[in-house]
Amino acid sequence: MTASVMANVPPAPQLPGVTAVYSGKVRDLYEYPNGSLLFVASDRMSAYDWVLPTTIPDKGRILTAMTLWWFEQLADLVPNHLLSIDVPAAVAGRAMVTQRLEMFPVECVARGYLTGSGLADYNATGQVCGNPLPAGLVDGSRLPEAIFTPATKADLGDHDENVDFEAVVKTVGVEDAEVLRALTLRVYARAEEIARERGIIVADTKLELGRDPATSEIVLADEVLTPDSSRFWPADLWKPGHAQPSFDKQYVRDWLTSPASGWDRGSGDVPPSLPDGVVEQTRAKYVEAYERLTDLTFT
Ligand code: Q0Q
Repeated sequence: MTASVMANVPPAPQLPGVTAVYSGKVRDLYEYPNGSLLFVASDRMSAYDWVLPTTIPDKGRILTAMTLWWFEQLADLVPNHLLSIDVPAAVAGRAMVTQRLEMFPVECVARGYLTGSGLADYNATGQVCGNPLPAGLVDGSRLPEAIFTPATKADLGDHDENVDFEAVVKTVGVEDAEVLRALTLRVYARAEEIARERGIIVADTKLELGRDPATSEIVLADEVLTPDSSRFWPADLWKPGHAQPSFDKQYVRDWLTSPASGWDRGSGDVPPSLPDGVVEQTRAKYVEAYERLTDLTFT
């Protein structure tokens, strides 16, 4: 059963030469007349299953630059859907022209650490998505080895549902299921090592994979290994046994759950606007994550 969550997603803004086809919480998808797609990362931020009324300046540009950097780091492991970064001026720096793929109806999740729904499943069954785990693990524990923990693609506003490998086999067939698992774990292993060397723990990540209809190749899509598709933790604060601080979302979470916000998370009310200081600190964390990972300066 999927728990319904709040989703107050604004419609995708109109852009010249493309038609809006899908609006996610923080990203929008458009199509060109020739069938290629325009993948746009907004400056929207979500927290506690809400799209916040306050945007974070440059978030879309920072996370797009991060995805493009990861595509390069992963190019020897898996092809990606990028065609061009020649995009409409209104979304300059925060959009990609991409191939249209036949997307697999599977959220390809890899976990190197135990938290969130994985921890809940572990506490209930000792397993996560059919992966048996050792006893005694706690919130934030590093797993003996990374595991493939696929999920169904929930509708906007609902949570994905963790499923086991057999369910993926039933959905896409055993051959593709094996490739999705292998690719997801290989990409995660590479990324987790690169990030950890730079002081960021990528605790888990969700990849979107699709098939290129022209070549039948399996291709990496969507955004990749960003703080929106992955859990980023500051490595120097990692301490298993409680919820880990989020590298990018902690300032927002702390303010929203403080008396200063006046917000009651359980009320069903939309969260209040963020103070300028929280916005600035959050933007700085996205910049810091990008610059630590890439050794480049965000401009
Ligand atoms: C595709 N999405 C995700 C999404 C809301 C993206 C469809 N290259 C592709 C992609 C991509 N990326 C997709 N379909 C075909 N080819 C990705 C869930 C949702 C905004 C952006 N949906």
